[in-house]
Amino acid sequence: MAVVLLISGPNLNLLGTRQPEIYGTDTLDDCVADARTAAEAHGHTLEHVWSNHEGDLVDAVQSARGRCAAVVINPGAYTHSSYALADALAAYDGVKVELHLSNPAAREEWRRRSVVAPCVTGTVAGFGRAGYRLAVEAAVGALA
Ligand code: CA2
Repeated sequence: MAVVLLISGPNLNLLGTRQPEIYGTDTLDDCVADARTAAEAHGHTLEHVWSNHEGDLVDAVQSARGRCAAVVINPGAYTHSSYALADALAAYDGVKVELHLSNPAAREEWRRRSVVAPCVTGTVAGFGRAGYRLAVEAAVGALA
């Protein structure tokens, strides 16, 4: 049995309250529940960390080292700016899935670049709430 660490970045606690045309009407708790169900269906456990703060997200990635088999991370807007998070992910040896509710590549120019993308195993984007299940299944499938 492995531990999958799901990390949620800034403003994702507001899911379901605004911009439903982009992010849907489901809450972060709904998304986390789907991710947990998917992990448990494969006999694994899921931990979740949410923070608005970049350093907390770096701490969360570091906490996975030697402890979690996979990290699934929606870094929120830090996707586009955080070299600290990119470095933390590069230093983590397990499976890493970058996850987005929307498809940032189809949005504003500044969202089209992910600075963490070169440091992850793969990316799931654009599938809304279903992405949480898909990302966990991708992570579990990639475990050795
Ligand atoms: O599509 C995604 O999952 C994003 O990571 C979401 C981030 C955004 O900055 C990224 O470019 C793409 C934003 C999360 C904030 O979500 C809100 C939801 C409802 C109301 C306000 C913000």
